[in-house]
Amino acid sequence: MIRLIVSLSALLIAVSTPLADPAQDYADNCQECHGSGRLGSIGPALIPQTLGRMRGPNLISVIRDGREATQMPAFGDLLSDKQIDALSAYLKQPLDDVPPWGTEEIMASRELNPEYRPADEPVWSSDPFNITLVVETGDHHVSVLDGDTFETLDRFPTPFAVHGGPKFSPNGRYVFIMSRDGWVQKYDLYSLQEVGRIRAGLNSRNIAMSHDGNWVAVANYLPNTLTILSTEDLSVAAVQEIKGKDGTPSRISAVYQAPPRESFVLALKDVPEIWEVFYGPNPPHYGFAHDWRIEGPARHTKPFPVRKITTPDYLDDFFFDQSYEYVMGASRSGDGGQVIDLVIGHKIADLDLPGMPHLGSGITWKYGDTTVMATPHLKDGTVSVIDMKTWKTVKQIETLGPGFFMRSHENSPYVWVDVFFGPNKDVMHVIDKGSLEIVKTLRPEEGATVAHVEFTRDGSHALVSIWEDDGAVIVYDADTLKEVRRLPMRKPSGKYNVWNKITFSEGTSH
Ligand code: DHE
Repeated sequence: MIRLIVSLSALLIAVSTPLADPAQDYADNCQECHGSGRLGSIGPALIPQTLGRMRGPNLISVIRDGREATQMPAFGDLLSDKQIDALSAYLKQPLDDVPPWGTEEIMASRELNPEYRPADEPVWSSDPFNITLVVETGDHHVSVLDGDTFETLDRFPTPFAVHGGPKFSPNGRYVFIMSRDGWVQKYDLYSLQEVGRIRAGLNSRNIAMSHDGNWVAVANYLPNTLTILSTEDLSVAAVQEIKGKDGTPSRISAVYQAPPRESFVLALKDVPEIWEVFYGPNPPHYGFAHDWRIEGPARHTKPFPVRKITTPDYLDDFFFDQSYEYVMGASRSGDGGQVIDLVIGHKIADLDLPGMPHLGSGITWKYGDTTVMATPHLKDGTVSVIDMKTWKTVKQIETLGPGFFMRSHENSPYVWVDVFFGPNKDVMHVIDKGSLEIVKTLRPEEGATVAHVEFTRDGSHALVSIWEDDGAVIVYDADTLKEVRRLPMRKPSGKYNVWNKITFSEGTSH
């Protein structure tokens, strides 16, 4: 009887409280900043692909309390708990329909900076090849540092949530930066001004710059496309739908440039295939079966011949040898890997790579009479070192937890690797390249996430992020391993030195 009364009163309360209408609540409260269709505007897109990557407080508390140090206000006084719950559930639903995002829509999104004036020469007197960028994810900015004095030359706003390494033009003057919402921003380091930006996809993965500096390829998750932009004016050269040979639509795991092959190489995430998109004047004639052309709009009638290679397993993450003939791929199950020879288009070896290696941040160095490649694992505290002649594991180095990023430099005897996850996220290991032993474990700030390293052009200094809101970039002497400077920054993530990037230093990811 008592249970019946309780149930009846619950029913009465439910009937007397108006039903939450999240679509209407979105239109009334969120759309102005987050765009119609939840696709983003001055605020980020509110779709599962973007929300899934956001760290920090959960969605309900962000809607209720707002987000500190951003323009996101609190809605706790305007919306009831029930409305906020329903709104949060609504935002986590995939879009019913992905709107078309082809050449026309992409071009319509392009914003060229009317105030941009290209300088004839740099407006600063630093070494142009030692300029180092720091991506500050705390408030979505990039700091431009002089790599000798560590003075900040500029600090400019980026699109929301930059991911992956920014890509420099071959002479180091321009940099292209991508956000998870698919924006590609072009910035002129000589003039210290943004040139413009364009939304190449609705949710994107990473970008690659062709070695001749003419094209930027954008790997998209949403829609399932590859966009190729002209670096000159950010206009669209081609948009190609990504479908496997059997017609299955697919996201792109990542795209990279392969300079000696004059191609972009991409792996499909939902189909076991690698694609090679040739941008050079003379694509090789391998007689491959699946070769066709992406025709760009009238302004760029250039064709981009495409070659498709079926692989024995999916490639979620991959890495090239220095000749760009071999692709090392990590398997989706996280318990192994494969080597694909791009010339013959076949797997030639298996890799012993358990623990989900993060090949995207792998690096190489000379080791005895061979070259080794090393990669941290995302699922266990190990760094795998692989001989690139035999493809055998030389050593698995035990670390204090799973790491994300590795870096070294031709002039340094050491490799630096972070511990990104777990109770030891505040340490950075330094490994000797010869003995493959950890020679020092740095703990610069107890309890803070310490991650990602970049070297100066000459390898004399290593820059390490204290990856926190009130964070810093710590400059270490790369030989003595002593701290020499601490530069306050807002949640600094990746750091990128012009010289190391444009020369494809073996100590850095490409
Ligand atoms: Fe990244 C690079 C994939 C999560 C920060 N990350 C890359 C690259 C790939 C990749 C393929 C190389 C692209 C390039 O630079 O052109 N990242 C993935 C994932 O699959 C993963 C695990 C899940 C996801 O899809 O989000 C992932 N990455 C993260 C993060 O959570 C990080 C730590 C914070 C963030 O910004 O989202 C993060 N990834 C980075 C950074 C780089 C990167 C800073 C560039 C490193 C470099 O030195 O070049």
